[in-house]
Amino acid sequence: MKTLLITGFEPFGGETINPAWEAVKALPEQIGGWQLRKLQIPTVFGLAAARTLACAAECRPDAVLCIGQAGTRSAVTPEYVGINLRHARIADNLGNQPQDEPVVPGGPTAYFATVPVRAMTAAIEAQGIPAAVSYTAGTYVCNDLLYTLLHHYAETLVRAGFIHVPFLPEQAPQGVASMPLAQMIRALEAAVSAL
Ligand code: PCA
Repeated sequence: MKTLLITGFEPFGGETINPAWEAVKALPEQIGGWQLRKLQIPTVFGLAAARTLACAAECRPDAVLCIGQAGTRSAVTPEYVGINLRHARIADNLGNQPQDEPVVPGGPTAYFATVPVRAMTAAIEAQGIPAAVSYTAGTYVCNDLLYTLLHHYAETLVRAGFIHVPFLPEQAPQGVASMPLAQMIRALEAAVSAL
């Protein structure tokens, strides 16, 4: 059995739930050849990655897959790239609002995710669930986490990736896309199976 560390964020931006954690929490303990280690992490620059890496130091995962909410999207979107930029439109859960700062001073401009992004996307679509490869994880805490993990695990065999999920129906304002929780859970199961 291989170990997958899978994270979901705490609610942020005035929301009371985060679909990412709701979906991660509901996943089975095992998917295919993967044993899951689930972790809820704070929506805070730096701290999200620190908590994830502290957990990884203890559970020694073969892969780390992080899940976050992207409220404006209508599909499940595996992220292709993390960039070395922090720029926040809203404060994080500790009041940090960095403007045009690097994630890692002096670090490379970007890293590509080391999970099979296209295969994961295809596996989700094969379930009849809307999915698309995303080429930007934004410049907020999700990108901060993805970049930090890819930087940390560069030159190692540990794979790291990120998937953004839409709002849940109960969160979405009128006219904004959403996805039922059951569908998100099936999407994540398909993505993990494709790892
Ligand atoms: N989504 C945010 C941070 C936490 C989350 O779930 C983002 O896309 O950066």
